[in-house]
Amino acid sequence: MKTIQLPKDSRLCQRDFIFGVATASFQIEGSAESRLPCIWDTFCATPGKIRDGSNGLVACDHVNRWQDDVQLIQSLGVDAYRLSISWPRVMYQDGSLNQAGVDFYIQLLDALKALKIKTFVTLYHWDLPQYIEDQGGWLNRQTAYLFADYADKISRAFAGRVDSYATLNEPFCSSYLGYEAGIHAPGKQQKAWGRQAAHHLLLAHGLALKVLKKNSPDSLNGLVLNFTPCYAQTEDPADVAAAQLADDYFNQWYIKPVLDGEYPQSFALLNEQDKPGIEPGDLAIISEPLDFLGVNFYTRTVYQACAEHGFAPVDMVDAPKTDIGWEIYPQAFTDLLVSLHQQYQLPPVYITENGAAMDDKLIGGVVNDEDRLAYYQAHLLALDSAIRQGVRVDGYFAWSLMDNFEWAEGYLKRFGIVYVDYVTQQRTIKTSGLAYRDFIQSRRR
Ligand code: IFM
Repeated sequence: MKTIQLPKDSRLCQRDFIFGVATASFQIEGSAESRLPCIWDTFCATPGKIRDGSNGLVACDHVNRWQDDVQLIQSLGVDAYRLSISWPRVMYQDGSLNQAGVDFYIQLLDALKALKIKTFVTLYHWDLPQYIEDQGGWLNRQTAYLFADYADKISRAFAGRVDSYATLNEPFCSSYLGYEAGIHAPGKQQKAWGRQAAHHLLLAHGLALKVLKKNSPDSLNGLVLNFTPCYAQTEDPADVAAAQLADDYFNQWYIKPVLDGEYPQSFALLNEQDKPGIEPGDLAIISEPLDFLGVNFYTRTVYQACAEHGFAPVDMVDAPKTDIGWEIYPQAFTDLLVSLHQQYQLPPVYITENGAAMDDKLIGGVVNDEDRLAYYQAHLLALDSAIRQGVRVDGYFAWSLMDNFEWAEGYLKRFGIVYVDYVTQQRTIKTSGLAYRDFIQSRRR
């Protein structure tokens, strides 16, 4: 199979449905010398944290190759490009803007606009300036206010150039992986820290969203959350309860305060010392209405009851998996969207990330990634099914435009629909990328 095929009457085949590709600053930019250090520079420099010992100093060298990359994006025929702004590239420690960094993004945004490619900008995709981490990072309430100030200054500098702003990408990862599990930067490991960081991130989101709505009222302003739906291993009520608890902890924790103005009920189950400090009025700030919700989906997790932790993940040994070990289970994509729709008053949804790491090989100038193509085919059908069940979804972004720095996995895992040779920096559109391009183009006939 070399093509993506959807029923002709699918919403995804309509021309006003937005198809795009996504990246993030630290994962592709490189040129670390022209910005301040961030927590991921420090984490990468700590032995044992990144699987291949690599870092983001060069990455895909995008800061130097951005013009070629814009041409590459154009050649895919996409409607939109989702990128993130590196906070340490555009701001100095004294809170003033770094004009050279700002100008880098302005020329990029202008080039995209000239090609009629919509710009979906995320303000925080995990690269916290190190000086802020040195003052406590997301454990310090003040960081939320620094973020709102950054959102204010950068949205004024970008005036009129951005079609959509997302405040944060995946606050679950920044808080849980970074401050509770310790497997992402800054590598801190304590339950109370994870909960506190999550609250401050959500507060930062709410404060910044209000600013964005004021400074950029014509943009779609919202938030990007990742969801890993939780399934019970059996119908045993203990397993069902375990999956529900896990869902609260990993998924609902981030959406419910934003859409309903309250944490999930299982908040009450936290030990007193793990409960985050919450000030009066915080939840009203956090639940500032969204113009859109970005949903990132990759996989599901299956849980069983566990006396010690309440829930324990089950390794689905025989299930099909991607190269990063994540189960391929497209039905969870449909289930997720339908259940969010049933549970919440959703704003319009954009799928801001979906994709797969595969063990790609560049042979004779070709990357025949039919496994990734099959993943996209199955997930677009799953999305179509959710839309037919009443979920309003207005766009879809493939993660990622190109192979890049995959966080704790370094450069070992490739998520791109474009292959990157990290020695020559040559880009090669994979079979999945060609199929994505052809599908997008087929809608225009
Ligand atoms: O590469 C990441 C991205 O930065 C955030 N969402 C998940 C992707 C794959 O792990």
